[in-house]
Amino acid sequence: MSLIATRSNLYISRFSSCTCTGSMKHRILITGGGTGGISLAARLRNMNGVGDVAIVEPEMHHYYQPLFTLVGAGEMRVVECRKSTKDLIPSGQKWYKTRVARFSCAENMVELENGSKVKYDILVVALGIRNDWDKIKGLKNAVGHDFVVTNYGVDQCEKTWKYIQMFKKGTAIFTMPAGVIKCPGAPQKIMYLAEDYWRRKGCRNDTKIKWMSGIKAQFGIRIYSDALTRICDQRGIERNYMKNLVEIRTKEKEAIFEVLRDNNSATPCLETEKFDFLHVSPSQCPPSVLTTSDLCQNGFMDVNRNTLQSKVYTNVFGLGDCTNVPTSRTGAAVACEAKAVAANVKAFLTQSNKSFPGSYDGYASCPLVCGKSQCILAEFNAFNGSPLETFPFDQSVPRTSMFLLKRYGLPMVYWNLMMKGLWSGPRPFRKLFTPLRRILTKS
Ligand code: FAD
Ligand code: UQ1
Repeated sequence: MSLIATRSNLYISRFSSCTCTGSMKHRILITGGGTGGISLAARLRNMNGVGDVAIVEPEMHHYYQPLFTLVGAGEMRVVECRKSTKDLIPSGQKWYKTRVARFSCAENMVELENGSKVKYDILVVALGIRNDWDKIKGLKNAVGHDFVVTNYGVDQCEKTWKYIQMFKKGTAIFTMPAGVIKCPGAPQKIMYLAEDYWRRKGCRNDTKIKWMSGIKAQFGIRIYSDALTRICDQRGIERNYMKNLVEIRTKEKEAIFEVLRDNNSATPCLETEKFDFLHVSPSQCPPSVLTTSDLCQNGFMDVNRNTLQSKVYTNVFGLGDCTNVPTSRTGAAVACEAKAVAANVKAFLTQSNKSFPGSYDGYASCPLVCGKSQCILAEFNAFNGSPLETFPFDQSVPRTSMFLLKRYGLPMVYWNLMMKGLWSGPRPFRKLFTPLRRILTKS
């Protein structure tokens, strides 16, 4: 992992004095002020000697997206998940309230939607992933109306709750797409919460619930997948795999699925399912400004999975959901990635020909809410698929304590630590609990 440039045409003014914000040149330019962008900006503010930092982010509000699941289940309102972006941008850092319109990395420059050009010494790309509404025929017009809902969207998740309450009987379908999505547990969390609600309201007996998934198992990590499979079977949820939603026919109340082969290619076979309630998890992809740039490979930003350095430009790093790091797209992963990127950006600016100190190890976590106040806290190494649990008990068992952590603890960690550059994941707690875990698992 060397700092030596792989592109000879690249000259970085590493030791130039820090530029002022008015000159539209910055030592470090962060594109995207979401989970990754803000947590990195805050870390850089906390470090000495990295120089000036600017952020490009168009949205006035920042949302803690993991709570959208609970908004969809009526536990809270969406406004309770948000803060003003201006309150999160670290003091002294320039905020460009617009979008990146073009990456011109060969010239160390990005063009903004307002026409201005901003130069940088180091660029960090943290643009996230967005819903690809057009991938499923009919979805764009259907979503948010007539019992077709999704938790994937600030302006959508409250409608999920509206229709969960209105639904009284019939077939309820919950889908999971074949490709990459944010928090791959979220599509089924809302299913368990809806099932729980309908049972408590007395309409469960008149309801058939179908899980229609584009992947092979209930979850990507074996122990959690087995636990969730048991939950589905206990609650009478029909499980279907390798079925990928491709079309919604609103008038006919039909959802069309392609049947996938083991290698994920589609068979010519299409299946039609009638529905009365449909929760869709749309396919997702990085914004087109990134996918059409030379930073991408197969639709995602091409980076080294440990250092997060671009494979194309040495002074560019990727962070969060938009990269091709083979991890689970979660805020939990982003917390660890941000620590690695901050260390490597600093090393890039201050050292020459030294190896990068920061390395992302594949940690990811997904609190799998599986009932009104029950949660399995999945924690794992996404690079090798093994569990990597923090607490000294079996986390594949649903627990109220883990639900309380999800509902109250993690939002506090997010706003008060992660957004201030002070949270790099639960590793210190895992280490602390290790002796206890050994004792408890022996007995
Ligand atoms: P984001 O936080 O999405 O930020 C990307 C930013 O880029 C946005 O602010 C956007 O406005 C900006 N942007 C986009 N285009 C441009 C442009 N052209 N120019 C400039 N800026 C641009 N994670 C967990 O850890 N646990 C969970 O339980 C969990 N549950 C989830 C449930 C749901 C329903 C959802 C939607 C997500 C969930 N997540 C969860 C995932 C988590 O929120 C994301 O993984 C995390 O926010 C990714 O951070 P990011 O910085 O990569 O992207
Ligand atoms: C986490 O670190 C994190 O970031 C703040 C999340 O929110 C985005 C999470 O959902 C989870 C589960 C973690 C992991 C933290 C602990 C305490 C296990």
